[in-house]
Amino acid sequence: MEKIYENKEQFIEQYRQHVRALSGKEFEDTSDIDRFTALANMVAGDARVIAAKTDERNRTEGKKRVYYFSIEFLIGRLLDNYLLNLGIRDLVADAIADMGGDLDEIERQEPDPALGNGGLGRLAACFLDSMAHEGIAGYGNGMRYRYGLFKQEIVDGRQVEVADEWLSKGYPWEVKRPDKAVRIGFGGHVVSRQEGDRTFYSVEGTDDVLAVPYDIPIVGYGGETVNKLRCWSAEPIDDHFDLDAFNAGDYTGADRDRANAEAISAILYPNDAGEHGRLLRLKQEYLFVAAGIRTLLDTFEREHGKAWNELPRYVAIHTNDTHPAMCGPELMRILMDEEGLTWDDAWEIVTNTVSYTNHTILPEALEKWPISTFSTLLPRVYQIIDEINRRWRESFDMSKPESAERLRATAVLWDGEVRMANLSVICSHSVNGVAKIHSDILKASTLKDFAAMRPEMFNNKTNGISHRRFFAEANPTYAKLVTEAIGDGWLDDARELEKLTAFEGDPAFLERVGASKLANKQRLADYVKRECGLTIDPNTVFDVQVKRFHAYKRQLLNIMKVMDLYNRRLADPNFKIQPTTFIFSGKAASSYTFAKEVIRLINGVAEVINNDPRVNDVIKVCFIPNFRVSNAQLIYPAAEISEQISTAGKEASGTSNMKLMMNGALTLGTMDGANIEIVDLAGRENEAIFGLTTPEVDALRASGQYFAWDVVNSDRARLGRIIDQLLDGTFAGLSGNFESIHHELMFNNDYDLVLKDFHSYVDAWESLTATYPDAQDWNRRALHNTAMSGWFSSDRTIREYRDEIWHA
Ligand code: B1N
Repeated sequence: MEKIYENKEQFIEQYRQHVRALSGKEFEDTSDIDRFTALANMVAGDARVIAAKTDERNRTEGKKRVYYFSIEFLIGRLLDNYLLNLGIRDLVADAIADMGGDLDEIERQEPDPALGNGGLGRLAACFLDSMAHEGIAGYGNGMRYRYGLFKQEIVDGRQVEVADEWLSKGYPWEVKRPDKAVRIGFGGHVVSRQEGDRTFYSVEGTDDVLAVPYDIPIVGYGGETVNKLRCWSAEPIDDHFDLDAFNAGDYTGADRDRANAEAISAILYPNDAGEHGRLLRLKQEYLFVAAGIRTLLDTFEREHGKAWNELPRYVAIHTNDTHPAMCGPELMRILMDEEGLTWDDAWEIVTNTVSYTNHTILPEALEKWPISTFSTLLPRVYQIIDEINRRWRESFDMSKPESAERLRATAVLWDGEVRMANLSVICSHSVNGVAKIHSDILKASTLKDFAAMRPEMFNNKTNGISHRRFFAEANPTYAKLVTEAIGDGWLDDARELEKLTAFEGDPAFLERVGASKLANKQRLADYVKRECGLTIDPNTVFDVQVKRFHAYKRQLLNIMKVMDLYNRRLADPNFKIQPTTFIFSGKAASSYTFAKEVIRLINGVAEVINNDPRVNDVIKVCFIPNFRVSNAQLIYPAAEISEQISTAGKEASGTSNMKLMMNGALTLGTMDGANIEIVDLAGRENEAIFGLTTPEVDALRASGQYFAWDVVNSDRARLGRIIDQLLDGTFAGLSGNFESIHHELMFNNDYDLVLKDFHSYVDAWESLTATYPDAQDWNRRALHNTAMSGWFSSDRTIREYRDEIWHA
């Protein structure tokens, strides 16, 4: 790796200059926020120098460019990550200590941009890191929301949402590029004009806004490649500021155009795998798609002229879920309306360029828009979709018996709606799921008709995680131990972690693995003390479930287990419980009442148990507010049990399961999503698997023979008691009983099979924790999980995308 700074002294001199230039003060007189801004500015400058070299290299080598379109990029803090990737983290930490500062404190000043909801957005960010590491010319294309995902506060046990003003102190990583702005038209009407035998279409009378890009450098590990993430913001076209209105005292009226335009990029919709349907969301989807497509075509044209048929050779457009589904139609529009290509030529180019990843089979998350809304907002794009749909229908041989059903299942326009998943599939040459079982379910059910017609386009790309961020950076004590044992090649190639298996029989090494875990637990305990005022004991088992709140993820099952342990201990003080701290963290969509009630239940149970001296020496419950990338990096390294307990068949992949495995937690989980691949890699004996499998869930549902009441009645003593406690005031102290949860279980017949899996789950937890006192064997299993987790590096995932989908 080329050194950016010869030595500490050189770094210090330059850093001092940056601090002076930005704050007008000497380093010693500045606050940590000034120090952060100066350091980030300086590193961003270094990154842009490498970015220019990367660009030059890509151009001369004629590299294929990959554009990753995603409506979310949950990038987290960048400073520490970039210091690590540039190979100067230790040098900078040392130098700043010499100057009398503290790098950790400086790093804590960085805003944690919440431009994503959960797994999908974080995956996109891990992919950027890995594309840069693999030397791919890969670009993120997304949205710059003024307000990221809401901040979560807990008041009387309830989630309260507060605006996330992540930009209020400035964001030194981004550079605004007004010269690259793109005009985006909404509404209007389609007009046609004849030229010879060809009809050309355009739209008149549109309401236009300006999409303005902000670029963030993406620094790859090794410092060879710096790519970029381009996020689009909406602004009014010219200054339509109305001076007369202003002078007449109508201040809001004077600025109406600005407010209307800026509304498009004001907020991130807080639904993770949930329903959508708002007009503003559709505007967001078109804005970042249209601006991104225009930009990539301009770049192509600069390098290759108007040789559009070469586009698939030099450009790959990847659509992360259906939110960028308009990539296909928008590219068609430009190639035909502006470049004069025929439908057939344009279609050939589009379908060889675009590819699509599906992230969920939950029916409520499959995006659909009313045709009336769509065609009014985007008349020409809609017209193209209508034609795509017409040609698709025409391709069916209706004399075949299966055709009618296939057409119904695969049509883009149906029942007055635009079905975005079907549009995505039809416009693509590749469709992938995000874990083996998920890809199989797509082929066998969700997209089975497409799979029957075009099996070759379906493939699997099991998700991955940035092992540099979520292991090297998040867990420095363990990472140091690993590097001492096997060298630091694993940073570059995570499969080298497998060399750690050689240490599974080394008691001294295992002891150090345990000591590192204890230090991480202490670090988290300090954070919890600071943030929640709660004391938790690092000598108890840290049992962790951190992810979005959703019924299918079954945080409810977890807290019911805690209620059960509590009840049994009160009934029998000799009932043995391995002392455990149950840690929960995660947000619920603001409109998702049931998920918010589960958060309230967890806090209600915590309030009772944590204050009951009869049990709080063996059980504590801790809800950490405002889960986000930055505190996730404190939580994963402290975990010993990884709760991955979704109803089988529902979690497409999960990625916290991988992060926790890598940090040495044992998985307590169902055979769902990537848990199955974790078990394949690390061995079932090193995890704790319970519950119904996907075929068993399907069979039970199909039988119509599941009755929640019967399950509860067969165990009045334990399950019956828990169900009663939802209503009888036991946990109502903070803010009341839990009628809607009771109703869901008993009167909605427990859709997510919480009651069905309850006993097998609690038994699995008890057996697993019973093995905890044998610290050496526990540490061995933890180390084994880390050793086998390298396959889950997103570097591996990205190489598969590169070789099998993008051919870059
Ligand atoms: O994507 C992750 C997976 O690991 C998770 O299993 C999956 O639940 C998650 C609409 C989504 N699926 N769908 C979404 C997010 C936001 C939105 O507006 C859908 N997120 C997932 C990464 O593959």
